[in-house]
Amino acid sequence: MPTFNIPELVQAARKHDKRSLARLVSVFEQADAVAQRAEVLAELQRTDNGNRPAAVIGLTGTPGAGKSSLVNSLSLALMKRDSRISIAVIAVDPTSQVSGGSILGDRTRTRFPATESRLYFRSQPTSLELGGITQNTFQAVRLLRHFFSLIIVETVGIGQNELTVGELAEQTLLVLQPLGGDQIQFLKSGIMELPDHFIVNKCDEVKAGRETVNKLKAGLKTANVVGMSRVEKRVFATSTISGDGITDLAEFLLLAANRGGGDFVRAESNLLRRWVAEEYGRHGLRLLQKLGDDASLSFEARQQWFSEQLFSTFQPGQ
Ligand SMILES: Nc1nc2c(ncn2[C@@H]2O[C@H](COP(=O)(O)OP(=O)(O)OP(=O)(O)O)[C@@H](O)[C@H]2O)c(=O)[nH]1
Ligand SMILES: [Mg+2]
Repeated sequence: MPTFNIPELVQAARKHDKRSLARLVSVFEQADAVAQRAEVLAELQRTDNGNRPAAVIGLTGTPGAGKSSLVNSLSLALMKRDSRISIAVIAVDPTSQVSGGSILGDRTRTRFPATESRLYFRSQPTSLELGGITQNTFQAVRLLRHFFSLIIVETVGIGQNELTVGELAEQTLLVLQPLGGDQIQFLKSGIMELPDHFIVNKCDEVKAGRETVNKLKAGLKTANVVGMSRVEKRVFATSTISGDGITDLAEFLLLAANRGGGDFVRAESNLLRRWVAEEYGRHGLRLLQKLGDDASLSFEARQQWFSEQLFSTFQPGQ
């Protein structure tokens, strides 16, 4: 990795300079750039302007449900509504590796004016075994939360495994499209518990849309569930074509952005657990549980600490 002037990059990134942001994100996406990450984090702390970190919202759902179209409509609505808002979108895109194309291309329908500095877009290839998000998604959020007021993470998924985006997001919204009669049954099969709120998109298909919304609301009432953020679940009905429901949802996101994000302690613990599972499997996870996890350390320090602990358990004579 070439050497950068990190204070300069951080300063430019605070002004949403896209090249500087991209360089910093790559420092966070590169597993071995440990020292540079530490330097960036220290610089962020040194130049902290007292702003709350970004609220992180997970937008997840089946392929083609309209997540990218929603990101597009919502970002435009939010920027119109609030001149101070700034938004980073991380799209975890399962097909970007295959197509090799830019996520800003035609396929995704996410189109922003290139000169809009309040908006930053990053696409990441997925790793399917981790259910949508990757360690890089955590790392990118860990950085970008210092520069924006709202982060939207778009991931594909619907099952329990795929809702891992909840591990780093303050709130997770599940995007559905109007369902047919028997498909509605599957709503009962456990997915209602995980997301904080639901979006039924494509409600320009009026009848099917209304039916899905009603069934979903009825199901939530019966199950009496609350989301990961422990608040009552809402059901938003939207259409990116007619624009219906976009203002409501944008308003909801604006409230979240104004509240801001919390600290990143829980997300970093989740990241550590993922890393341990990936590197050392079940044995590693058991050891981690036994040893505990010191939340006051940085993720990298915890990684190193864990590797040392693991190594010492393999010492001969023990
Ligand atoms: N009728 C209707 N079609 C929509 C709506 N929103 C999106 N679409 C269409 O649905 C298709 C998929 O939209 P995307 O926004 O790419 O969906 P996505 O969920 O991001 O898809 P992946 O990223 O591939 O999982 C496109 O053809 C859109 O034009 C809507 O509100 N109504
Ligand atoms: Mg998409």
